[in-house]
Amino acid sequence: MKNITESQFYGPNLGYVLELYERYREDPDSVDDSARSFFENWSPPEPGANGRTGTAVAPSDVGMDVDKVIGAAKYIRSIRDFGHRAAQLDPLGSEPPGDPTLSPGFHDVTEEELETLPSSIINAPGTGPIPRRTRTAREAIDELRRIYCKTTGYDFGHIHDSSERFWLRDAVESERFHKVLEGEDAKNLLNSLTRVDTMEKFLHKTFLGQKRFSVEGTDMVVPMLNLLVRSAADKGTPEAVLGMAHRGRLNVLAHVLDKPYSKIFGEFQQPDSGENASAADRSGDAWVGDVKYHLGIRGFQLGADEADQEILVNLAPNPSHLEHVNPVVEGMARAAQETRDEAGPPEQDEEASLPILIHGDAAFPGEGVVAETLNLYQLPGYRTGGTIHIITNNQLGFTTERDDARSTLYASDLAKGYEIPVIHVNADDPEACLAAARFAYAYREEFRKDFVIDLVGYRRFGHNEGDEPAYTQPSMYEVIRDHPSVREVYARDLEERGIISEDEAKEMVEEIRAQMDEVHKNPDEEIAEEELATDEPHTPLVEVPETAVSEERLTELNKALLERPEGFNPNEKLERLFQKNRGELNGDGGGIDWAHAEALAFASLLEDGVPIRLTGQDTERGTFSQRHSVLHDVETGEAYVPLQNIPQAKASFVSHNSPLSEIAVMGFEYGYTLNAQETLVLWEAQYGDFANVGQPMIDQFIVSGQAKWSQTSGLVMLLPHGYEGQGPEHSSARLERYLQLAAHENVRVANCTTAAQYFHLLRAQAALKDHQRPLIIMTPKSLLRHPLATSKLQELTEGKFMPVLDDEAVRAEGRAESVERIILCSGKFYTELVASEAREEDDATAVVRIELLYPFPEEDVKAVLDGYPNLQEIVWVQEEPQNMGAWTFVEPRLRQLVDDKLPIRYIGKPARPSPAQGSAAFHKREHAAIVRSAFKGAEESEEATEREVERAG
Ligand SMILES: Cc1ncc(C[n+]2csc(CCOP(=O)(O)OP(=O)(O)O)c2C)c(N)n1
Repeated sequence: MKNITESQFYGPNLGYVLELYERYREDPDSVDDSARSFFENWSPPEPGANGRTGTAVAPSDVGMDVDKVIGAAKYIRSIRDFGHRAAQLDPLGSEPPGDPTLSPGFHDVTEEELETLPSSIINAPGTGPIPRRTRTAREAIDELRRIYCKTTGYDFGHIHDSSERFWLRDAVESERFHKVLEGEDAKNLLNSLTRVDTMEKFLHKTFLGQKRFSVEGTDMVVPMLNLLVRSAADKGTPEAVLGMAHRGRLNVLAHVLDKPYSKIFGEFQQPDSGENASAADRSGDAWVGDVKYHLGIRGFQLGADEADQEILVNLAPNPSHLEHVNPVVEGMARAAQETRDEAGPPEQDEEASLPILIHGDAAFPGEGVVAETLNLYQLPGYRTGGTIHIITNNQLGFTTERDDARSTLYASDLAKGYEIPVIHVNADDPEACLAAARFAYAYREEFRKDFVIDLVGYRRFGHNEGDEPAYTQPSMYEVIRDHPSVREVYARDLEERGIISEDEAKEMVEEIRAQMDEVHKNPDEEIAEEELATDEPHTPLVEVPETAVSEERLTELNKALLERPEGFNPNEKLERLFQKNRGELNGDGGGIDWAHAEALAFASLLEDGVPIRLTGQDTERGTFSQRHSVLHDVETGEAYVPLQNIPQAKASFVSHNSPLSEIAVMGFEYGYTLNAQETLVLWEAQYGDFANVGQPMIDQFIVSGQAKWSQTSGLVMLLPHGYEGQGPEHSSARLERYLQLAAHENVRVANCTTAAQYFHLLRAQAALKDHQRPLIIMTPKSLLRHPLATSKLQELTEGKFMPVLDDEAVRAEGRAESVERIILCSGKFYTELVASEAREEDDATAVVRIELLYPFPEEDVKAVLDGYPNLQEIVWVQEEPQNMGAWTFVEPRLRQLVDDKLPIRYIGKPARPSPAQGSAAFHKREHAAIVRSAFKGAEESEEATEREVERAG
């Protein structure tokens, strides 16, 4: 906008300036800098001055009644901001809510008075499309009303950025996205709607009573998606990533992703088997597949204008959990936008993918994951250059009506807090719907921000086709019963406009129906037999890959990690610690600690060409101030990331602090892994407990995505875990939950105890990229710096990850023959056991650690046990209560392993509803009691342990 000066306070500009002033008074930030500084020293014209304005305006030149100009300006502003409240958005014809400010009387002006004002009062001086085509304010306002209050509602009043506001206004008032379709273009749209409608009707008739979650009522979503995808293709965008729920999915599969009808019909004929059923047959009950309306698919589309431009359309599979696919799609889209094959941070090209999310009108305001995902859209670690959201708003959530479903007027209102523009559009106005899609695409191109289209339609049937909606919405369904489909509405419109005859429109339907009949009667055998390639279960990480790194390499990498750029002013204390603890790999400094081993694992992987992405709350520094992957110059605050600057790196490294979210960021990283299979992606919980805020992401995607959808992910979850007297939270990462979810080698679950083990585990995860599985690691807190958890350089330069660690002391002293009891344990409690006095007094007990819990390393455990010829019993000791931790998981496996030839006992806390107690003193006494009971010499029975533990309390 041009700068405001006094010289602009002349006749035609006055309305505009006064409007700006009104805005300034309501919210000084809503006008730009020049206007703000002008208004700070300006007083408005006196009301009733009839042409006389305040000191800054030359009164004689204005020549208009200031009251009327102010009234007109306010009226204009009301139409622009609240016109959507009078728009006819509901195809079923319900009255729009309206708004009192949308009448001239409210602003004290009459139509006649508007007739006397020039049309130029509605815009900035010399700008705006409407003044160019109108003469009086009244004509201009009629135009505004036609545009803002018809079948499209422009909901932009919440956008504060002035450049965006002006762009949006100009785009609306110029109507540059609104094309009145003629000839072939109009027929093509009708054809598209005919396909959508005919397919639903065909499925309805042919597969009576089967669920398909028909799109009928919001049919336009299909042509809108095609328009968006083709626009992206025209721009040379190689991939569009789509996320949507069940509603309309079959139609999108057929008509956006070109899934052949024969395949869709074939699945209806075998209702109990999804696409993966054949894989399930091959591997017993392992690969369970999913229902047809959840499956993902990838297909290609051509551009609209550039017919040789191809785009991959990637529809993510989704669970029934509405909206939870959203962050996954964002992660997939981000991964597709980044190149990672060079050192430094990844390079992002926001044109390289287009994310599109389809939402439900009940789910969008209702499910928290929507807000968490929207919050990602401007964050450097998560932005995807703008997602286009379409709410397929059928005005019902199952049987629940709007008033019970949300506290806002519109289903889309959540988006307003994120400054995302919203268009509401009547789904029965096909050309307006396409205009909304063009608008959204152009906005994304211009501002690289999200955009929401609220596609207001209805639902022809019940929630699914077997439901009777008239039980709960009798009057609504009475209207729907007689309401023509959008195909019929548009066909009639084209008939009236003389573009198509009634017979032609009928023929179109007949032709498509005949085509579907033909495919149904003679299915394409080849397609019917085609199977998805699935990665069948195997035994990953039991055959552990070689992961040692030579001393020479590690020394060089370590040196590079400690280099700082010229002129960088590090925090002195931190730098001293770094140099002291990490300076010498082989020094007397006490060994390599956890975070140091992690940095070395990362550096060596980067040298191997493996890109790394590490995110989580405060992950750059690390919850326990252990990592410091990003250093800050104490004078400039500027960041320096050593892993982005080591000269050996052949791939990108990035670490981002995440927003305070679990489910969305976990989903995002899972999605990222799907489209960046070569990358080691790690998500870290602040404390492991908090991961359960993202439980649906774990249940529905991370552990089951492969079984349901053949979707492989190598996501690493770092979950701080360990009982250190901090109370019910901050103690347990709920190890038991991951073990309960483990089956058919769907995940790897580790609870390792040394820095070297962690080093090898991370490297192994990258090495196993052909057999990707999510890796869940219980990571330490106090063990981060515990002498028993640090490792010698040699442990990194030799050997590999050990699923089971034998008792080193017993082995070194050659005392295996005297061992009668083995304590099996996993994780941090090991250090408490071996550091205890009880251990020193007990020569007959060895302490063995299981470092990989899943897949359970049966052979390794057996080999260790076999090394103790005089073994009398096994005890399992853990710090988690009996109903938690690994006990219930390992017990049956151990019993099977020893074939009931040895007694197996549990020693530890009894079952409890809460993972840990609040008193640190109680915690200490209780742990001491468990340790005493674990070694020989203590009274040996479960009751005795219980008594000990109780006495501790
Ligand atoms: C997280 C979650 N909670 C509950 C459900 C059960 N459910 C399935 S569909 C539905 C209503 C969805 O309404 P809306 O978002 O308007 O989408 P529509 O089905 O009307 O297209 C509900 C509650 C679910 N699938 N997911």
